[in-house]
Amino acid sequence: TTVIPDNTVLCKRKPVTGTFYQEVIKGLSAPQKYLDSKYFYDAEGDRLFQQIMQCQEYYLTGCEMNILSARSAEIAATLALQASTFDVVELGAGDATKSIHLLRQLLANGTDFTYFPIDISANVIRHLEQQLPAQLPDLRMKGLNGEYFDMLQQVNTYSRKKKVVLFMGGNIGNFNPAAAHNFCLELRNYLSPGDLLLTGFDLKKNPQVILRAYNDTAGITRAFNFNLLTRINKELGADFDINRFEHYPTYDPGTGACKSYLISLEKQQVKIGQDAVISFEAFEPLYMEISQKYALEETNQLALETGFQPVARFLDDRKWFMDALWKR
Ligand code: AVI
Repeated sequence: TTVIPDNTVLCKRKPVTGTFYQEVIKGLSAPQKYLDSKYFYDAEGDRLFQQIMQCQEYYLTGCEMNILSARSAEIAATLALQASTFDVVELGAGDATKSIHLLRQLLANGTDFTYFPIDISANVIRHLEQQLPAQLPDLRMKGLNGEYFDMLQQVNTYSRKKKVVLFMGGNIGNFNPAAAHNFCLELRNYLSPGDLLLTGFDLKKNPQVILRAYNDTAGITRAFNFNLLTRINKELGADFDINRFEHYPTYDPGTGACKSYLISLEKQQVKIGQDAVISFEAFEPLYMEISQKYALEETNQLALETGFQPVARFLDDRKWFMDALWKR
């Protein structure tokens, strides 16, 4: 900080660097501008996502809750048939409100297992370690805070048993099909033969229902998208004016790609930190997120081409969402 003669205080901002900065600049400099949706989840993004999950139009959470609350006995029985003993690992455990049904059922069945929730957020793991024992006193658990694959490897230092990996919430949909393929291939490398994966897929359905889920009337999903621009302003010293962009979700019923864009409403320049200036043309799209929807057959194909065997599928009453059980 420098004080100049008229007593104005100038804050010399440290140049912003780091992975977040580099990935933002890379995305905004690409011929088709994009931002990585993994950056949606700062504290405000987490809060907005909680609100999205409560939204009447956002059916995904209710569907998967329906599967877990109504069919945990069936899921637990299927797991027991597939593996005589196992531990449960959850990728992106969040608040475990869905998986708790399965954990409770496994305990009721007398299954001898340890639960390893993995999350990138230290807060989430701390919260789970405080809250879960009160709800499930008999649960043995060990929370792991970090990247999925690093933490999956760490599980091996605690457990020699087969793994049942939970990857719920339709998170696989936030990869485009090629990236989902690569994710499954890489995940397979961290698993051993006989390990199981229970993963959520949002299924193709009436396109209007899908589009409404990403364009709720209360504008929460809109705010969720804009929050990433606000985050870039705060953390990287940028000057995005969100009033000069419009939220534009799309759904292609042929490919199942539900994509969200922010459209620049005018020709404009945005400064990122001290050194970067990004030019937008009028109506130029900024691609924010994909939420890929699948046909049942496409999920089987994904399993088979990445070295998994589809073993069972659990759908909600409306058949809008599926938790698929695959075996490595
Ligand atoms: C986290 N993920 C599964 C959500 C989805 O449906 O793609 C994220 C989300 N984006 C907008 N609404 C919800």
